[in-house]
Amino acid sequence: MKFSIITPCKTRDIKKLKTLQVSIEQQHYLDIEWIIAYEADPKVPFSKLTSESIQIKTISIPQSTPGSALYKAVSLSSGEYLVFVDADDLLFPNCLSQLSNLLNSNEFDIVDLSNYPTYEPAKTIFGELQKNKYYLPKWGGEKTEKNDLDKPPFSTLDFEDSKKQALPKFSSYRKNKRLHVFTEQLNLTGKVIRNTLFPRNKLLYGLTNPIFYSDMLMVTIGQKINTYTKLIFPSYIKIRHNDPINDPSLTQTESSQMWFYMISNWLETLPYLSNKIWKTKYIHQCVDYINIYLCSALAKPENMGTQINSILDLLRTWLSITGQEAQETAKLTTRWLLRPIAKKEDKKAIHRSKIIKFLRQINRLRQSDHRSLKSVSKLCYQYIFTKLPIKQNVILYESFLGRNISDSPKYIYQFLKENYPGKFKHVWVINPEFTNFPANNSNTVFVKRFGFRYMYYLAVSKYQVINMRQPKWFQKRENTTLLSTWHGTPLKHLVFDMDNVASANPLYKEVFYHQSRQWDFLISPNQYSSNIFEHAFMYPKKQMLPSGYPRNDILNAPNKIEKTKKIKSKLGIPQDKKVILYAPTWRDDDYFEVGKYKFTLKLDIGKLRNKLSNDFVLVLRTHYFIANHLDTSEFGDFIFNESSYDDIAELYLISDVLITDYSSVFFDYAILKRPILFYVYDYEQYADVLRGFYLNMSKDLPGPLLKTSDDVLDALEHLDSVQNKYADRYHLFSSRFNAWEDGHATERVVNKVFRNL
Ligand code: C2G
Repeated sequence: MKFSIITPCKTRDIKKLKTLQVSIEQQHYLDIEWIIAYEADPKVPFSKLTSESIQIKTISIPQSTPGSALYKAVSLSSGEYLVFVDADDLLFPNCLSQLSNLLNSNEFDIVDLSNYPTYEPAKTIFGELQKNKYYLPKWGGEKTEKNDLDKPPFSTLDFEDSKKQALPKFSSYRKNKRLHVFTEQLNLTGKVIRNTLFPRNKLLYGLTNPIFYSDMLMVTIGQKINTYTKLIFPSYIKIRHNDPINDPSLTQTESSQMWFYMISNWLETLPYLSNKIWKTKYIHQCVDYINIYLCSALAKPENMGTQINSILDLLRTWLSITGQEAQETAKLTTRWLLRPIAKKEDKKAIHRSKIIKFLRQINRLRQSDHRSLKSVSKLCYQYIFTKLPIKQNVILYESFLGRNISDSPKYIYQFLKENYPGKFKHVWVINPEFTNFPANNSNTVFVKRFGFRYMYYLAVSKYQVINMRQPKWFQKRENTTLLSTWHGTPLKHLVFDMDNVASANPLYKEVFYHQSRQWDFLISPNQYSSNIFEHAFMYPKKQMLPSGYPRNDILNAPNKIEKTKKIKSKLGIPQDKKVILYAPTWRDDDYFEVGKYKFTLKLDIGKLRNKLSNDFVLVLRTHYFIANHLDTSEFGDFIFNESSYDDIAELYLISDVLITDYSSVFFDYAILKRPILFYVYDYEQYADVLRGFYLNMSKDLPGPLLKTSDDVLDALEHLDSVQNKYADRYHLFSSRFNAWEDGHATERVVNKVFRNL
């Protein structure tokens, strides 16, 4: 037997084994056994996996550590090579056949499978692999390693051809060169190791560290091997966890103790390093890690949990053993910091680590160009402004990250100004490009986002009213009130209900969790949203305001007709023309770089113009995430591109029909009871692959789902019959989603949040 696949598995990962099993069975090379070292929780029964094509062994060791379970699995293996695959990862279908080809003609002791790191859920990736054989779509993976991912291993080639192309591209390292890639080599995951090299050592068998670090095994093996190679093409799919709150990886779980175990692991590993070069390199690397850790953690001792003393004790032992060598190899700053620790001068150590942190910030500042102002103002925020007293009458507002004065914050602002004149100082956060200042802006200050005045008011304002999220580094101060208005009834899955997040920051879920803990209140537009916010944001219902959206009060205002006329003339739209509003949302998988999304107009505007321009104009409104500006000049006066118009609610008011897709705009628009068409040309892709929906689009929506421009045109030409057909559904929809929208949401919110007025 050529390969023994070894998989360590925790109770919570059992479900993931099924997907891995299919991935293993799908290999083109099947002379294998699969050994699962199950670190058993006696309370959870483990039903053994069976397979017709491969041999599966499961070892279940109650109360074991991951290390000893894994070691036991190795001792039972009979393959010539051991392939280490984690329970939540996958292999490319051709991985083992490639390996076999390689090892038949070359003498390698270790082969490192190249990682394809991704935040996509295993299931999605696996589905794609089955569909496309060897090709993974570009959106998978980590965007920083985009270049590698742009080269799928064998996109269009058939297997025989690809084999010829791939094999010469293996790179191999001999002993010395191998040390350059040392850290990577200490990890066991994704390694293929000659079985005879694996230590059969009783001491190792008892590996006690509850978080498994493979350093000890790998240095033992590493010193014995002659040839090491790393595959150039990705063949191991590493599924990353981006939800440490609900589905943490091993290292994420034990975060407060992680450093304790890490340092003790390094300590235990030292006796196994007989080779001098390896030892020096290893110590150097560990000291570097300790330096990074101490600089960030000691400056905030609370982050180290209750472990601080035991970590420091352990560190002292560690230093007393490695001291001399560590001092020789470590960098200047490291020594400066480690010395007081070794001498038990904790206060001095904390003080020094703060200085290092500060110097690092200054250094970052020196290196950054275009953001330097932000860095300086942020330092002022952290070290000066947050130390000033809170100003009781200051309210800071931000809508769509400063893009405009709009959404619920705008209506809360207007209400407070009208009803409590002179009582507050209102501070609006705006982007540098913003020019559209409201006419009546007494008692109002406009501050540029990330500028000095912004930082000042962010720190001293008693109230903050924000419709997206506050900055990550925002420090909520005692006795201040943060009101999150959010910005839409959810249709697409949000945060913790999303399987994974491909295009956003991988720390999205964790960061979101911590940010939303700072919200004192969250506005909810309807009962349906309250239920969703509870699980999607993990936000407590008792802190939600069941008020409806302040931004929608305007849609029930008594002077709607007058307002409509005014807005139309402001935009230059003829009063006698009816208005079609086209307001699509953004797509997670279509972007230039992280955070900058593209949009391509799929609606055939020319066709619409030819048929409808006598009676209608079209107002185009792209989502605020869209970074490209569409050129619509060819459609003349039929189209009004109002993508940067401040307030979409005013566009709702002037329009006679809405075309949208998966945007939450239709929930609000339905308050007007006017027809809504859903132009969903990419429905299958959007629903399956991307995020998933909370509603059943084909049953719950108050209008037709249309896939082509012709369908849209047809519906626009027969709006009356569309409305008749969807009347019942529309009625149900309104009572489900707009029951709280009576034109008085703002008042309810203000009375609750600013109750001391
Ligand atoms: N919006 C807009 N113009 C568009 C689309 C949206 O002005 N073409 C505004 C609307 O106020 C809308 C809000 O942005 O309600 C949110 O937009 P969505 O398209 O729903 O998408 P997203 O920003 O992902 O928010 O719970 C709601 C979700 O968070 C969705």
